[in-house]
Amino acid sequence: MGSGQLPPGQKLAKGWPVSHYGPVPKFRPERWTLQVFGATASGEKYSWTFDEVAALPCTTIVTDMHCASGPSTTGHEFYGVPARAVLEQAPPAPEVTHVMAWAEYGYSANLRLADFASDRTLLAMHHDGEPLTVEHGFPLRLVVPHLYGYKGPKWLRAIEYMTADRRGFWEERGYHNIADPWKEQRHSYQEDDSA
Ligand SMILES: Nc1nc2c(c(=O)[nH]1)N[C@H]1C(S)=C(S)[C@@H](COP(=O)(O)O)O[C@H]1N2
Ligand SMILES: [Mo]
Repeated sequence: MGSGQLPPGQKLAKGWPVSHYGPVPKFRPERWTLQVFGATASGEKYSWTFDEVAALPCTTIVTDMHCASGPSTTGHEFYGVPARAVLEQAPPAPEVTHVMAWAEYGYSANLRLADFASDRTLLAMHHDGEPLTVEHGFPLRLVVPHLYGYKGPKWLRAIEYMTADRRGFWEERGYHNIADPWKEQRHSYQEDDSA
């Protein structure tokens, strides 16, 4: 990052192609909530409207994005709520080690708590000064700059606090559980005891 280098095995894509599995969901603001559930410190489940999410303290990050199938795109400016703010507003129980980020239609990605808590992990609402386009995750998507793209669900709807690891959508389908692009952690068969 900032070095202008891409992780090993990545190729620069033209523009910002859209890449995801399944249909693009329609945003229904009156029904939409972001939930935080699972092992919260209070035992309560949190549920926020989009306006409540947008009212949390926001920040801007600039990051490259790397799809595990090869293409990378660079210089994305995302604006939104730091994952840290979610952890402050809805504190996890001390036993929490992992989170599952849930999107529309059951897409999910598991993260180590430390990856979610990274100071650059963002619940993004805007890209390059405009609201996200629906294809890129409007109204809310997770961006985890230091991991491959599949760790960043578009159309994010919930964060589940977990006291043990559980594999998400692509992680169950042969993708690497950790997904560090600088270590080329693309496939689950590369996992060893460090993962
Ligand atoms: N809900 C959802 N989010 C998703 C995906 C998906 O299939 N469904 N694909 C992921 C993958 S593999 C990548 S590389 C990025 C691509 O994001 P982009 O199309 O905005 O570049 O979205 C991620 N988020
Ligand atoms: Mo991807």
